[in-house]
Parts: sequence; C-alpha cells; structure tokens
Amino acid sequence: MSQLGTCKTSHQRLIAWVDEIAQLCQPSGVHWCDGSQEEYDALCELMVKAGTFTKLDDAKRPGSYLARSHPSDVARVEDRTFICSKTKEEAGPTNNWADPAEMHATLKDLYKGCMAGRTLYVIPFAMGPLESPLCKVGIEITDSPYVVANMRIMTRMGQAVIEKLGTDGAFIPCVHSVGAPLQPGQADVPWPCEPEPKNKYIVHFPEEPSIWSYGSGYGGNALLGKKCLALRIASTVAKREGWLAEHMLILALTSPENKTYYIAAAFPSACGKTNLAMMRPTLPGWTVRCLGDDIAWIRIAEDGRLYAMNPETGFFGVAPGTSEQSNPNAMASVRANTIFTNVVLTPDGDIWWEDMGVPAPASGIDWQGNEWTPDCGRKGAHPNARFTAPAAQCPVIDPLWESPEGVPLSAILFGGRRQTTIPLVNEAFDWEHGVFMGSSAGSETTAAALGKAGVLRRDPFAMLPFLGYSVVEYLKHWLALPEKTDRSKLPKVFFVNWFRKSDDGKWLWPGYGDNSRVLKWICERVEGSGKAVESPIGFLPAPDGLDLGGLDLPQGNLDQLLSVDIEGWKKEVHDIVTYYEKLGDLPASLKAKLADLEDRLAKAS
Ligand code: SAT
Ligand code: MN
Repeated sequence: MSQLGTCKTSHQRLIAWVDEIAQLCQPSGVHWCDGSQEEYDALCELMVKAGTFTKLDDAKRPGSYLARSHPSDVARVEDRTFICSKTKEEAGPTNNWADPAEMHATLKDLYKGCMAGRTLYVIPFAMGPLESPLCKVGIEITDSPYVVANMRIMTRMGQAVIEKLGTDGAFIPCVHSVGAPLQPGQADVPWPCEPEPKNKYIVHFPEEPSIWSYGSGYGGNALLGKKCLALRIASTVAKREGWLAEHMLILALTSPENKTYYIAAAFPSACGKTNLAMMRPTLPGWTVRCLGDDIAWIRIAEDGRLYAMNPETGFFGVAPGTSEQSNPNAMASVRANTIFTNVVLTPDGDIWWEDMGVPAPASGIDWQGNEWTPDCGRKGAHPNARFTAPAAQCPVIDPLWESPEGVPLSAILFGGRRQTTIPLVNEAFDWEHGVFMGSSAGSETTAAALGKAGVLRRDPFAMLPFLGYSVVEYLKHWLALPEKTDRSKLPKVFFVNWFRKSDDGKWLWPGYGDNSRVLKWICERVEGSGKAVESPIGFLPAPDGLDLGGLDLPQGNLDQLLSVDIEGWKKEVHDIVTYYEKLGDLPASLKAKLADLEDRLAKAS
C-alpha cells in the first residue's frame, strides 16, 4: 500500500488504528492530510480530472468549484441514522437504535474491501479552537477527496491537530466510506456512493465513542465533524460533563448605545439559521455580527453565565433562496474559495440557483448535469443544494468567533417554520417554561433530510435528528441548569416564527433584516424595559412594543402576528399532548407546564 501525504505523527495508537481500518477497507493507498493549501489545491485538481469538480471561472468566482452529487445522494438520511448505545432506553424514544455488537458485525462485513481502488485519507480535525476547554479532536478516515476538501473548510484540520494529540492524546475515531469499491480496471464515476438507501449507514457508538458512515458522500452524512461528532456524540459527552451541544446559531447584536448582546437560536435545518446569524438589520444603528450558523457548544463559565462557542470554521448553507436581499453577507462569504454542490452551472463558468435574486441564465447545466433552461419546467438547483464557505470570509464575522471561552448568552431563541398559530415572538415565563417551549417546538419539514417536505413534525430543541441519547434525559439535563448556576444568570428564552402566512397564503412578516425588530424587543426584554403583555402562551410584545419605524406593515398583519389564536393553540396543545405521550416518561415539571398552558387557554376562551 502506498503512503502519501506529508503529515507525520508518532501517536502509536492512532497509527495502529489507521492500519487496522486500512486492513479492513483495502484501499490502494493511504494519505495523511496535513491541511495545507497545497494539499487542498492538489485534491481539487485531482477531482477536476475525475469529473467530481468543475472549476468555476477564476475572475467570477476565484478558487471555487462546483460538484454534482448522485441523484440518490442529496440530503441527510435520518431513517438510516443509528444510535448504538448499550440499551435501547439510552437511545430513547426518538432515535433508531441498534445493538452495538450486531451493528459492529454488520459494519465489518460492509467495510470489507470497500475502499478497493481508492485512496484512504486520514483527516485529523478539531471541533472548537484548539485552546478551547471544550475542543474535541476527531480523526476521520474517508475514501472521498470531496469530504477532505469540505472538512478543510468546515473544521480546523491537519498537522496542528496531530501536534495537539502528541503521542497519546484522545481522539474520536470516525470512519467514512462512499461504499463504492472499484474492481481492477473499473472506471470511476464523478460522485461514487451506494445508491441503495437500505445499504447506507450513519452509525454512532456513544459509549466508545466512534462514528461509522457508509454509502453517502453528502453533507452531514459524510462530513463527520458536523452532525455526527459536534451534535450526536458531543451531546452525550456534554450530558456526562455538564455542558450542552446544540443545533444553534450564535450572533452578536449591538445597539445604537453600543451595548452587545449575544444570542443563540435553535431552528431545524433549512429554516434560516444562516440568514439570521449574519443578518443586516433594517433598524438604523443596530448591527449584527456572526459567530456561527449551525452549532453551539455551551458551558457554564466561572461567572455563572452560559458561554457559547462555535465548534466549526465554515458554513454549509442552503443555496436556493440565498440572495443579496435575503442574505447579502452569505453572498459575500461565497464570492471565492467556496465549494458549491448541486447548483446550476452558467455558460460563463459561474453558478446560479433559484431565488438568487439575479436573472436566471438563458441556459445552463442543472444539478443533475443536464442541459437546463429557465422554462424547462425543472428546478436548476436541488432544493438542498449547498455552499461550503470559510467562516472567516463572512464580512460580519465577529472578532470573538474563535474565542476559546466563547461568548456570554443573553437570550436563547427557539423557532421553526409554522404557517399558522405560532405568533411572531413570545417570551417564556421562566426557565422551565422555556424548556417546555423548546421541547414542544414543531416545524414544517424541509429538503434538508430525505422524505416529504412541508409536514409538521415535533422537533424538540431542533435536535430531533441530532441527539446522541434519550430526549427524556436531554430535557432533564436542560431542566437541571438552574441547580448548577444562579437562575438569574441564565439567558431569557423566546420562541420566534418568521413564517406565518395569511389565509390566502401570503407571508405576514417580511423577515430577513426586519427580524432585527424582533431582536431589538428581545434585548429590551433582557434589559427589563421592553413593553409586553401577558398571554396564555407567554409574554407577547405590547401593541406598541415592536419598533416598526419605516416598515409598511398592514395593521391586520400585525394583529395576526401578535395575537393568540386560542382555537389554534388548543389544537397545538392536543398535538403536544399526543407527542409527549409518545416520548414516555417526561419530567413532571414539563407535564405541569403543558397542563398550565391548557388551563390558561381554557380560561381565555
Ligand atoms: O447536511 S447537514 O446535516 O450538514 C445540513 C443540515 O441538515 O443542517
Ligand atoms: Mn443544521
């Protein structure tokens, strides 16, 4: 087996593990990644030759590439995602559980010779700044150069991580294969994968811990630092060690008085975390800076407050819908050095997607590699098409985004896509009520996971697909925070919904930069000055509570956005009751919050 790459380690356990996986997977060579620009460039060139990457025009999109996936491999596969804890109870009522010994046996067969004809890449990566108290090191083995290139953008990767490990540092082993071995002489395809859904596996062994992913090369299925390590495995470690690994953006909001508030927000995939995280406020004098758009690791610091840190170094954002209007800072972030996956290639060597805010090219090549015109009746980009861009390229990246300690949170937001019932914003009565709000959050499904889009599903804390252990234990962990710190130091909790529609299907709220109006009210509530009214579901902005200056919003829209639809909420409660029953043995305090809500709604009608 040939040995490639310049990365050097004297970590014997690591060397032995890589040997063992190489013996199992039988690659044609092993490449230890050093994370350098030269290595990145060489891999990109290799992928251009293989047809995986198309180099974009250097004048239009410097240092950037387009990849097209196999049509079967376009999103996370939740029903092929497994948590293999010792017992089914530990995985809880919302996860696919499989017996660890049986799963190991299945995987051993699957991985036998699975890298034949391919190079095995060893990716040393860190989630979190290397000096952070929460930093975790993973080693991803993969046979996909596309994964290596994406991991270099999304994580701190290469020689520095090997140095941090030294001769015996701890690492989380992550094994990934596209599951497409090559017979001698067999030609490769641009996007190798295992097209059969039932042969894909995204497997977590939380006790070891280790991660095994087979058959997909796309996003969270394959970039194992992201959902697999930084959420599923990290959530189990966090529970044990007393911190939180959350599916949250982190932003800094600065007022005209120059006071900065740090806010974390949990929304499900493809519900606008990236847009909110780097929003350009329409309110004069307010600025938003971005610390992260997807994942927050949160710990209680010495001063008793919750500090949040982004473990990633890039954005893996949804392309369609991203425009100068919806997210100018994302558009600036992807101007160069970006990998685009499943978008349209334009005749002048640039990219395009639906709702990009610029006219569609007269013709192009769609995400499946076919000739495409705007009137052909097909979408040019896949709805879950993505850009992978370095966070450092974001014009409003916060100066503290790489702070090892993280930033102190003033507020936590939950939200989702809800066309009806849920108001624009409401504030929890107290911490436990906030946890109740997070636990019962619902959202209409999106293209980020395979399956039907637009169906309402409960997604507690936007963590349903990302929890490494039982949701019941997870909710207890959140409820226990006031025992670990002074209650008054905890962030205030809010629920937001930018996605309300009128009966005739029109958006009631403009969203995007105008969401700064909601954030301003949230800051005022944190300060104790915001005007609010008490309602059965929490505190709502008073009729004159939101700063709507310069916004031409019909009064009827505002009334719907800020009122409690009692009948709608009764249905909501009914749905939550059914969901809670499915979850089983939930903490009494949460059930009490649900009963209180039911009482208040009954009294209000
Ligand atoms: O594919 S990812 O899991 O990385 C994106 C998402 O669903 O949030
Ligand atoms: Mn996400």
